[in-house]
Amino acid sequence: MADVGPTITPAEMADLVESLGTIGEQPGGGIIRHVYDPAWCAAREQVATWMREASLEVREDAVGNLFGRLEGDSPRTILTGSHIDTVILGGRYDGGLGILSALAAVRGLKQHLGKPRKSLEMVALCEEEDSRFHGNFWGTRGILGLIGPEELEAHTDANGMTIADAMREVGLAPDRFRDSVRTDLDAFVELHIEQGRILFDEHVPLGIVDTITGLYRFRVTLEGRTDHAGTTPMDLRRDALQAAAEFATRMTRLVADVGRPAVVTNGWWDVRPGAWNIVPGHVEFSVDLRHPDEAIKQRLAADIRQLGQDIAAQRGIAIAYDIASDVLPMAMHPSIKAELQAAADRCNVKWMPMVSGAGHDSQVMASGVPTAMLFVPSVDGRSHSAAEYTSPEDAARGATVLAEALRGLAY
Ligand code: HGY
Ligand code: MN
Ligand code: MN
Repeated sequence: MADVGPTITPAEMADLVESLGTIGEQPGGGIIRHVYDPAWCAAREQVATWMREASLEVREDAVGNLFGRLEGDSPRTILTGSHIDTVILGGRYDGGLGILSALAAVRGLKQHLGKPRKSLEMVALCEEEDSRFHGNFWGTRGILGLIGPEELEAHTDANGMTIADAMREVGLAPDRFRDSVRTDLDAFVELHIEQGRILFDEHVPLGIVDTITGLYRFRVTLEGRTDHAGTTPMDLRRDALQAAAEFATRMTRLVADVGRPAVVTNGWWDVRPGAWNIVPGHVEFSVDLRHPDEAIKQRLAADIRQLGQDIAAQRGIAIAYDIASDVLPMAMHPSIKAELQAAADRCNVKWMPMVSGAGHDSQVMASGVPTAMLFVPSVDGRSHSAAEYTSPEDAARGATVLAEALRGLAY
C-alpha cells in the first residue's frame, strides 16, 4: 500500500473553488447561499455532479445534507466535509473549501487505493451560518438527532416563512427530519479556513484545532418612547437608540478589558420607527459573545446582561433579552487530532495547534462523534467578506493532509 495518500494539486483546488464560488456570487462581489434558497440548491447540484463523476454513492438526507459515499469492507463510516451555506455576502472559502477538499481527497483516495477498510463519506452540510433561520448547525444537529420537533415551525426567515415550508419548497419532508440521524460514524474530520490571521502572520501552512470557542448569542430589545425630534427637550427623552448605543459601547469596553480571546459583536440593529424627525422609541440589536472557557463566557454574559439592566433603569427604558444560542466550547478528540498530526508529519507539512475563534459544525458534531479540524491560512485573516482568500497552494496542502489523514483512518 502507498505510504501516503494522493497529492492534491493547487490547480485542482483552484478550479473547484472557482466553479463553486461563482454560485450565488452577487454583482458587487460576495456570495449569498442561504439554506434552501435557489443558490443553495444550485451549489448542491454542482457538488452532487462532482460526486457522481467520482462514482461515489450520492444521497440526500431528510434535512438536506448531501453525502457522497465510498463503500468499504465495513459499514462503519469516516465522514469529512463542511457546510455549503454562506453568510450574507460571504466569501468563497468559508465552508466551501471543506467540501471541496473532502471531494478532492475522497476521489483521490478512490483512484489511488480503491475500496477502503471503513466506508469513507464526504458531506455538504446543509446549514451552519444561522443566516436565514436561527436554527444554527441545522445539518449537524439533524445527523446527531439534536433537532427539536417544535423548531420546524418555530424558525422563520425575514419573510415569515417557516423552515418547514422552506424544506418543502425544495422537495424535503420536514416531518421526516428524524431520518437524518446517523449511528454509523466513527470519526468526522473538517477542513476549514482559519478565518483569523494567526497562520498567515506566523507563515505556518496548517493549523490543527485543540478547542473551538463557545458562542453566546442573544437579541436585546429596548423600549423607550417615540417623541417629536424638534420639540422634545433632551432631558425629557426616553431615547431607545441612545440607550442602545451606550449599552453597545460599554459592553464592548467591558469585553475588550478582559483581553483576547474574549470577543463581542453587535452585528445587526433595527431602529424604529426610523425617521429623521422622530426620537427612536424601539431598538433591537444582536449580541454575539465568545470565549473558549465556558465559565468565563457565562460570567461575561451575566455581566453584560446586568450592565444593560442598569443602563435601562437609569434612562427609564424597558429592556428584554431573547437568547438565540448558547453553544459550549468544545475540545477536539485526542485520537483523531493525533491522526491529523501524524498525517501532516508524513506529508512534511508544518503545523501548529490552535484555538478556533470561529464556530463550526465540528463543535456540535464532536458532542456525538470523535471529531477534529484542520485549518488552512486566510490571507490577512479576512473572512465573512468577499475579500476572503486562501491560496491554491495552501488549499492543496491542506487537502493533501486531509487525504492522508483519511487514508490512515479508513484504509
Ligand atoms: O459565526 C461563526 O463563527 C461561524 O462562521 N458560523
Ligand atoms: Mn462562517
Ligand atoms: Mn464556516
